[in-house]
Amino acid sequence: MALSHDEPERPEPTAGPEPKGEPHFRPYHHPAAGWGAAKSVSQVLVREGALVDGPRAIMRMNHENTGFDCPGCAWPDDTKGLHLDICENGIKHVTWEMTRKRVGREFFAAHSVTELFDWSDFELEDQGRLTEPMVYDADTDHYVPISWKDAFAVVGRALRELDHPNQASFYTSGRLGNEATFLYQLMARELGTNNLPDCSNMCHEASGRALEASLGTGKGTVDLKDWESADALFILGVNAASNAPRMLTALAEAYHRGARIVHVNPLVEAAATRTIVPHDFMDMALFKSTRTSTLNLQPRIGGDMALLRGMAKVVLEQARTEPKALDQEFIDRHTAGFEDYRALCEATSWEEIENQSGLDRADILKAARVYSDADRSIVSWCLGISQHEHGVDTVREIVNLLLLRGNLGREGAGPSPVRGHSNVQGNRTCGIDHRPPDEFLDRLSEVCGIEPPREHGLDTVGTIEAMHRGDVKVFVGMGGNFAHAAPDTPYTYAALRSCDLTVQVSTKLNRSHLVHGRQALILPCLGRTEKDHQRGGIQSTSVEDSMSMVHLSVGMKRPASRHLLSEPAIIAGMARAALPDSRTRWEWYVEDYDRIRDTMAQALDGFEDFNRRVRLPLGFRIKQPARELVFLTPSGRAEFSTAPLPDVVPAPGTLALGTMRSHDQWNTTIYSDNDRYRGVKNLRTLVFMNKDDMRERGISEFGPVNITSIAKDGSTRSLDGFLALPYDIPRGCAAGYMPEMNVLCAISDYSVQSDQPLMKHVKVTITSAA
Ligand SMILES: Nc1nc2c(c(=O)[nH]1)N[C@H]1C(S)=C(S)[C@@H](COP(=O)(O)OP(=O)(O)OC[C@H]3O[C@@H](n4cnc5c(=O)[nH]c(N)nc54)[C@H](O)[C@@H]3O)O[C@H]1N2
Ligand SMILES: Nc1nc2c(c(=O)[nH]1)N[C@H]1C(S)=C(S)[C@@H](COP(=O)(O)OP(=O)(O)OC[C@H]3O[C@@H](n4cnc5c(=O)[nH]c(N)nc54)[C@H](O)[C@@H]3O)O[C@H]1N2
Ligand SMILES: [Mo]
Repeated sequence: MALSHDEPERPEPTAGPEPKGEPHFRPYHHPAAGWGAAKSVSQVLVREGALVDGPRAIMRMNHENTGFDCPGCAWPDDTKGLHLDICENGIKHVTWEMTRKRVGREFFAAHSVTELFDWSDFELEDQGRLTEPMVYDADTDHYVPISWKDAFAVVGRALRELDHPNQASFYTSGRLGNEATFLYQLMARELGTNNLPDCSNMCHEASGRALEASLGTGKGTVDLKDWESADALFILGVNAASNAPRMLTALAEAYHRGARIVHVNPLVEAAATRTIVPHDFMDMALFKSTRTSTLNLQPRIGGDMALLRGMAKVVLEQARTEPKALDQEFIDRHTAGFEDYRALCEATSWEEIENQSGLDRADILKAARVYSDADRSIVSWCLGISQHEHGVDTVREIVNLLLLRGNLGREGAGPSPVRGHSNVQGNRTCGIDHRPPDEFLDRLSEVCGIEPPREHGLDTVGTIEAMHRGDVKVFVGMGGNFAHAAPDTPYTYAALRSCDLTVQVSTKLNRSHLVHGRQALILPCLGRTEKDHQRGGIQSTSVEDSMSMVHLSVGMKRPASRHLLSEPAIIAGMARAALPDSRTRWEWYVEDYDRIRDTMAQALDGFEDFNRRVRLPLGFRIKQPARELVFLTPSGRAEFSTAPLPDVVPAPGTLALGTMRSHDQWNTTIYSDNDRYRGVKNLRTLVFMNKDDMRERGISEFGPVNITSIAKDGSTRSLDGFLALPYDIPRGCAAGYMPEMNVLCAISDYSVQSDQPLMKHVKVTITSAA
């Protein structure tokens, strides 16, 4: 294949993906990381032909302002200058971006869209990096090259021809840097729409809304230093060893210094047993595993809120004889609604708590004891908490529990959501919000001289519905893979296909390029590892991690192709074409990102003196008022919530199914069909079930099953050809992988509290298909 980029053609690496063998399952509790990790990394390095560049780049990852930020998860960088603050999955992620494989015009000439549609997600991304802009040619059913100028003209014309700017929707995946994010939302709002759906709508929307309601700011209050001084850590609904591996370092350190760690998860995941801290896995001399758990609790799916209520009930009961169990002074000075919450806990029976949590009172007591014995507690959580109907109530219950003992606004204590994509938190801070607050818009208007629309826009689910109705005609995907990340796959496909124009700004080929509108563009962009040359020299971008630290990321590698543009440049190109009379100096911004940062410093709260502070050794932390015990709530205090416990017990014959990630995938990007820590090889179309639920249904290990979901509106969706595996999971619960299982997630099944699709709680029946 001839390549349209500026590097000399190199032979393709000889080692391909591991040959796919027979499905294999051997559940074992293995220390996270270690030799398996080293093997898994080296396979990816060889496959992507990155044996030389890979290791060199890895040495520059997560280095103070001189390297690039790992484009993987949002776990914060080590504060003490750890030299290899990296992990197996971060390396895989970077290597995936740095592959030597390329998708050029010859590739698209050789394969029609209809043909490519039959390829697997792995095969699509495995073709390598996209190299030049492409436009869909309906006559031949092929993508053909288009110049950047013409591509922008296509976007500009389609946007200008709309009857109303709300007929366009602008999606963001959480990779986009802060500077590009600011320009992107500015473009949408200058056009006149708040239709800014993002991956957060499927991820941590519930966490943001709950923290906003309870504490007045939608973010966690703790940082890594707090993790280092907590006496107790509660880790709920996170598969840290796969999805936030650098958390293992914090957990191992905590365990060493005598902190107690409670894991709450229907599945006992790898991080909940023993671990080898991530940066040690390269150095096998240090091969030594550390315990990372005091207590493992396995609630039923959705049972966390009842567990938390039970723990609060224990603390309140204990306070009758030991007043110190409560921090009454904190409660009196800083909170509102305590008496109502106490009454609610008293009125909630143990029977209900045990039934709804799926846990014994004795186990809940153990967890509560760990909590009340600790002077400083942190509660951390991820999707196992947020992707539920009652995600907001559950996160608020986490805060309720923390407030009882004043675990807020002091060292070593507080709520700590673990975000997903590396800059998903920064996206929201910098304006990706379909429900922007008025104060934000007022300031944007004043600083940027635009009249932003005031009515709320569409989120992810809302956008899909609007496309179906014909109300949204132009879809722009700034990164991500909307077609496969969103729920209800066939419904989402039909929505995208009904658009007049779909535009995907991407680094690699994925399903969203093949499920497209009448007109379609693929606009390839620089990745985070690559040098971003603009008129003002090499540019850096900034990102915000899970703990509100903002720091710079500088690419170091030659771009995959000389035809790639940076994301800010692509946004500016689209904006200029769509807004010919714009007074915003789009090109001027792109010449030097310091100029974007200067505007952001004026427009965004917490970004004062941005250009200077972001260049400090570890960047800077965005002020979190709740951390200073300043609560921007109606009462000016931290607010207890008093939601009733939801009924999460599956109806007879049904199971609660959670969709999740394997160890070898990044959301919709699949690295292999293995899931090492769960003991699975060569299989993704599986469902983990309790062995008694399998026996009751006459299903054997590797037995074929039919999975049917039942939506709130009664409609059903089915998957065939999946195989069942017996797993240590509570009865009535089942689990399997996204995105294959998104077919089962009905578009109508989203939380009324957060508008998030119920990806961790799908009501299903599973029957033997043998
Ligand atoms: N390598 C890698 N890293 C990633 C990602 C990736 O795909 N690959 N994705 C990134 C993104 S965008 C995100 S949002 C995060 C996601 O990180 P996670 O939240 O760890 O993602 P999931 O794999 O969906 O796993 C959720 C966990 O919740 C548990 N769970 C399911 N239901 C419940 C429940 O009702 N209660 C409790 N307590 N637990 C439950 C599951 O058993 C599983 O361990 O990771 C980020 N990091
Ligand atoms: N059933 C179910 N569905 C889920 C979830 C679940 O737990 N269960 N989780 C949800 C969650 S938490 C999330 S965050 C979403 C994820 O949703 P998305 O963020 O939309 O999906 P990703 O798979 O992360 O996107 C991968 C694509 O991003 C592009 N890409 C990679 N790097 C860059 C870059 O630097 N710039 C640009 N422009 N593009 C790039 C590549 O082309 C790649 O194919 O999925 C959601 N969907
Ligand atoms: Mo996410």
